[in-house]
Amino acid sequence: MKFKIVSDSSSNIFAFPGVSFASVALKINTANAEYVDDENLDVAKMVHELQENKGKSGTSCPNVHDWLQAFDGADRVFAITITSNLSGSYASARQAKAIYEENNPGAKVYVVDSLSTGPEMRLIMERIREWIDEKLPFEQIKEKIQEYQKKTHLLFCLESLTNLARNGRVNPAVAKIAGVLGIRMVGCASEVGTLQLLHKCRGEKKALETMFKEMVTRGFEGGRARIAHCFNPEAAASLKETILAAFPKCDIFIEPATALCSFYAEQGGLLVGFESK
Ligand code: X90
Repeated sequence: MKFKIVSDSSSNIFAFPGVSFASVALKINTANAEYVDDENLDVAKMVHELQENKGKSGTSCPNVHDWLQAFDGADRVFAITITSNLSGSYASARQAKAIYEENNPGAKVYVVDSLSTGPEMRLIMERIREWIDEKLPFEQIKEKIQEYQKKTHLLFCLESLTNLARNGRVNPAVAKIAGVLGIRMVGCASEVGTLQLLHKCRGEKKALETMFKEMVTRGFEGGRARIAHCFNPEAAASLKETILAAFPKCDIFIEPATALCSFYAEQGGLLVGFESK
């Protein structure tokens, strides 16, 4: 059996050693440029150009063909997408599943709606990789994913909600408050995979404390945590330290956000995916 994990690029992952893996790119579009969220893109340059360029910008999800190409060659596929509530990526992947299974008799594709993005997708993918490694059957891994998703969460801290509001992913009135200098918006991926704002915090220090408190409120007891940031390694490191001070054995690491998460989280943005008991 050839197992494969495929994720859309909102997971911030282009290489996933130890298992057959492919990433399908989301895209960022402006009047002058198209940025493909893959390993060849200079994210710093993109973020810089977007800041200079105040014109219209948007994103697009992978199409059915992109997903089909990524499934190629495998007979057991786990495809994981950004929340179906904010993107068409899940719908494309589902269509690709139907076509792939029809064209490849015996092949099976399970499409996971992460109801989230970024580091929470990574947590799920890491577990899938472990279960494949343990040689668990496909159906059992499916069940385990569903159970595991009840115990994973995503919190974020954003300095600006401009791109989210402009593209209809949050209320423009709320985005205005976030635009006030020094204000950080702390929120979470809701149960149904939408953006839920929880706190307006004055200053980054306060925001990071609030994030950690929210982790604990959500049942974090030192399980795995994965942090992604958009050009804010200091805040990521500070959150990591806070977590380790309370839970010294926590399995935690930091990674830079790639294009899609960087576009929406914007300069300074922070995402943390974590497990609860
Ligand atoms: O299909 C597309 O064009 C992609 C649209 C994606 C829209 C939202 C991306 C959010 C990225 C921002 C903070 C985390 C929010 C979590 C919500 C579930 C990151």
